[in-house]
Formats: sequence, structure tokens, C-alpha cells
Amino acid sequence: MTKLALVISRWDPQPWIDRFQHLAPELEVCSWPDNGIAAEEVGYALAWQPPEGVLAGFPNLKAIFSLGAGVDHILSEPKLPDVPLVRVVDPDLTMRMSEYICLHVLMHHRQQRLLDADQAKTDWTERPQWSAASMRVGIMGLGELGRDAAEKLFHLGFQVNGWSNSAKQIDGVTAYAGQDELDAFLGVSDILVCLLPHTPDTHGILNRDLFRKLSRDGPLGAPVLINAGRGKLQVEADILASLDAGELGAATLDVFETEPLPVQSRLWRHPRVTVTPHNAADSDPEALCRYILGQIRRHEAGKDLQNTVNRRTGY
Ligand code: NDP
Ligand code: OXD
Repeated sequence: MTKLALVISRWDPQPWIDRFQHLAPELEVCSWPDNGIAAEEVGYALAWQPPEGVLAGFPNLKAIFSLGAGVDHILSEPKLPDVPLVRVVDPDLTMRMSEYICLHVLMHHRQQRLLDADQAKTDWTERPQWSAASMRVGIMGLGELGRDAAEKLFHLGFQVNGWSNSAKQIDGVTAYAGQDELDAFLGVSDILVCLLPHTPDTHGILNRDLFRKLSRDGPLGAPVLINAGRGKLQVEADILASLDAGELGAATLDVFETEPLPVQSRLWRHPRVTVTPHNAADSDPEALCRYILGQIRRHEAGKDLQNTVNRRTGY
């Protein structure tokens, strides 16, 4: 079997190497460029924010695996080798993302941040409560993650709309597609959830023009944004301006233009912003290693790789 190089920035590769060695002792794994495999020997690369040029330095590469569901951190590589790029699709990761989306939709719906603030002041104010059925949640991106979140929100009783590139049929969800239907979709979104990938088409899509098109007649009085897609989908100055102008009522942000979110960012301290540190949906390392090993075995047996990325669309 050929060799696997881990090309990972910001995370410690050793636990991943240990897991691969435990699960597949026959596979030689290294953290590039720390230990002794020559570039020519690398057949597969497992990458997270790879340093520029490293992947291009493997002349015999057969496939690249993203360590996440998103692949923007790899597609931004200017000299990306022309081999299949595989992303993570994993039920455990999908479930974790749906937990996050349901948690934050419910948090806004039930006004939990206001109740927390009341508690801090020992203030017994009874706040109004609405039915889930009176709240319209709009999900941008109806892929692996958006679809599951939409279905779970529907089962919680929310009115759910979704928007994607191509038309979809999902039980309980009114689906909108393409640029032509974007404004109609925004107009029925009281809580907007973004689970889009970052591509040239979606860069900066969460901006003030878009916020101004969101529904203003929902129970909360002003629309709410939840972004767990990518930071570069959002224009943070516009989010702050829209919050200050009352065009947005509140926001939950898991991803940021710059990560970690710089300490001086006003988002950290804004009373109507909930910040989480890009942890909406972690991948279970054991499940991920099994998934990648399964894919390598398929490829070595001459079968197609699964969940490959379309280089033209960027996801
Ligand atoms: P998928 O590729 O399965 O789905 C992407 C969805 O976005 C599809 O429905 C696609 O439409 C839609 N889409 C893409 N471009 C456009 C566009 N220009 N206009 C309209 N719709 C568009 O991705 P996943 O659901 O698996 O993941 C989505 C993103 O979530 C990842 O790319 C990643 O950035 C982010 N993520 C964040 C995590 C976190 O912890 N915060 C964890 C994991 C992922 P169509 O179906 O028609 O092709
Ligand atoms: C991913 C992520 O893309 O965690 O999987 O952001």
C-alpha cells in the first residue's frame, strides 16, 4: 500500500498518526515534512490548511483528503495537483452540525440571551413566547448539512425554507433555488441560517444588502443571522452596522473572516452577538480515520472515490 502524508496546519498531527497506525498498521503515515518519507513516495495526502506549495511537491499523488467537510482551505492553493479531492461526509459530523443549528435557532426563538441577562440582574421579567410554527427559518445551503438541519427543524415544528443552487425536494421544506429565487427566500426568513461553502460565488454573500431583504414581520421583530458555513461568506463590518441599525436583531457566528477572531473585534463584546470558536461540528477523529482508510482501500482496489469535490463549482 502507498504512503499517506498529513499536511496539517494549526493542529497536532500526532494523535492522527497514532490512530491511523492503530487502525491500519500496514499503512505508512507521516506528518509532512517531519519524518522520513521522500516526496515521491507519498500517494495520498490528508490536508488541513496546507502550507502553500507542499501538495504540489508530491509527484506521485493519487488523491487529497480534506480533514473537514469544507475544501476552501485546499482549493485556495494556487498550484493544486490535478488529482481527486475528497471531502468529509460523515453522519456524526452532520448530527453535530444539526445540534448546533437547532440549539441556536431555539436560543433565539426562546430569547435565551435576554433571559440570561435578566438572571444576571435578578430580574423576573416574563417575556413573550411564540410557537415554533410562527417562526420561519431559512437555510442557505441544502447539502449534506443544510438538508439534515432543515429536516430536524421541521420536526421541531418550525416553518422551514431552504435555498441552494439546484432545485430540491425535501419533505416539510419549501425549497428555493438560484439567484432568481434568492430575494423571495430572504423575504420569508425570520432566522437565516447559513451552511453554504465558501466559493467565488458565495464570497461576502452575507452583507448589508442581503440583510435588508430579510423578513421584518416575524415574531422577533428583526431578523436573526446564524452563520456556521465559513467566515469569508460574511462581511463583519456589515453585520455590526446592521445590528446597530436594527436591520438585524441578533447573530450567532461560529466562523469569522479571520480565525481566531481578533480580540479587538467588536463582535466579541456585542450584546446581541453569540460567538463560538469554529466548533459547530467537529469531526470524530476515529470515524474520520476509518472513513479515509475506507476511501484509500476503495481506490487501491480500483473503485471510485466517494464525495469528491467538483473543481469547477468549488464544493
Ligand atoms: P455540500 O457541498 O453538501 O452542500 C453545499 C450546499 O450549498 C448545496 O446545497 C449547494 O447547492 C449550496 N450552494 C453552493 N454554492 C451555492 C450558491 N452559489 N448558491 C446557492 N447555493 C449554493 O456541503 P456541506 O453541507 O457538507 O457543508 C457546507 C459547508 O459547511 C462546508 O463547505 C463548510 O464550509 C461548512 N462547515 C462548517 C463547519 C463548522 O464547524 N462551522 C463544519 C463542517 C462544515 P446544490 O445542492 O444545488 O449544489
Ligand atoms: C469543516 C469544518 O469544514 O470543521 O469540516 O469547518
